[in-house]
Amino acid sequence: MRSTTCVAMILAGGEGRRLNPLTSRLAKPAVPFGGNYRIIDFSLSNCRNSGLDRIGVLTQYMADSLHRHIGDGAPWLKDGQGELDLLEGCSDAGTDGYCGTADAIYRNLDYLERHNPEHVLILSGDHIYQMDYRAMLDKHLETDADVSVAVHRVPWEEASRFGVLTADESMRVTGFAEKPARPQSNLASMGVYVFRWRFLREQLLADAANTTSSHDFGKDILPGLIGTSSQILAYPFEGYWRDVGTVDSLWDAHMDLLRGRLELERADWPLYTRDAFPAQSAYCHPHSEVHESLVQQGCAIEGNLYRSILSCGVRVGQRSRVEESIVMPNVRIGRDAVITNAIVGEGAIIEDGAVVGSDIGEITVVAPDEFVFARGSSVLEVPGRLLRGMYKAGVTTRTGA
Ligand code: ADQ
Ligand code: ADP
Repeated sequence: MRSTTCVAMILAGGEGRRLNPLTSRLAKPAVPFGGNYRIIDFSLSNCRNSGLDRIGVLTQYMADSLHRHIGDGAPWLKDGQGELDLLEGCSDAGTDGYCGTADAIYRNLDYLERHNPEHVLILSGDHIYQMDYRAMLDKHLETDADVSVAVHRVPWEEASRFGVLTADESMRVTGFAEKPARPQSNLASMGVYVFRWRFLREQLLADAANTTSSHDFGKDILPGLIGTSSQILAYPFEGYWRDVGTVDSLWDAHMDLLRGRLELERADWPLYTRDAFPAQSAYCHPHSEVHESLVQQGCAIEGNLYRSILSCGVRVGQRSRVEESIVMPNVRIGRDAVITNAIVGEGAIIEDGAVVGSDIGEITVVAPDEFVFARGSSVLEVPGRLLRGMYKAGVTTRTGA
């Protein structure tokens, strides 16, 4: 990497409504991933592995869950050198809280002023990818861009979930539409931007004074730069990348892990996390069957697993069957239960004989700390999402009391 100074700002305060109920008590970036990790570990580890050691994490929604995980930031600072700061906005967006991603950065202009870097790298805390930001910074410097936007080709049918770009042969961005109903391209913005700091500052000050703006990079800042004299470059990223903002994409990314499309324990690109669990072995009973599954430490398995990921401290009772499912930390599954195509939230309890999910239709989500009974059958409705194929008569949530 050429010599420059760069501060990374990780946007980690979005509500993650589409991941409900997994985000009922957790910020989306704090949602467990891959058994041992949390989603934000990817962006933080990318920073560390890219040699970035000035990092601000912008939190807002359910900030405590992230603050607990990140703490003093030690796992993501090489040899304890550098600075990882938690920059908390107010929780009630719309009043004093951050209202859009550009507003969130705008409110931390002082922080950036203090560091006075040449460039600012803006990231999301909810993406699964392993990216060397140095290569992007190099390209940004080489092309003398005002802003570089990392882009990734996505399946056409998914393009309307993203900011979609068009670019000419030299990768100059010629169009930008945020979540268009009819996308003109399948080149998606990854929500990873490198800005020349002085340029970013100008844009944010102008945007803050604009009363019609929603103060968002994707909705306002980037579309507003199209057709101006600013140099906006697209930086294609070819590696694995997924925005795990929906239940389906979170489930898909875990299945990618099992299929070997995504590797977490890479010697050349370690994934750092905070060890929340004391090191313990996993126990598999001689009669249990474990196929194409990942079982983390502290699990005790007496039942059968097929293409599933079990996080730390999960128990699966005799004759239970867990298939194509993701089970988050400290879940207790009794005997003779059947769990198919599901994501089971942290700390949930699945009673003996309960049936969760089915092999047809959508991914079923069990909320964190939810208690799933065995009796009867019903359909559970959670905000914005009808969970079909969830057979249970009663759902109670264990509260702290
Ligand atoms: P979305 O992911 O839909 O699209 P958004 O919900 O604004 O964008 O969230 C971006 C990131 O910022 C998330 O990590 C979120 O947690 C965080 N965030 C949101 N509001 C915040 C706030 N007020 N304070 C702190 N953090 C906040 C964006 C781009 C698209 C692009 C996709 C790629 O707008 O153009 O294609 O990311 O996933
Ligand atoms: P699926 O059938 O599981 O949905 P797709 O191949 O359609 O998988 O890809 C879905 C998303 O996952 C795309 O955005 C794609 O970029 C990403 N993806 C899948 N596999 C890979 C891979 N091996 N490398 C990089 N990205 C991948």
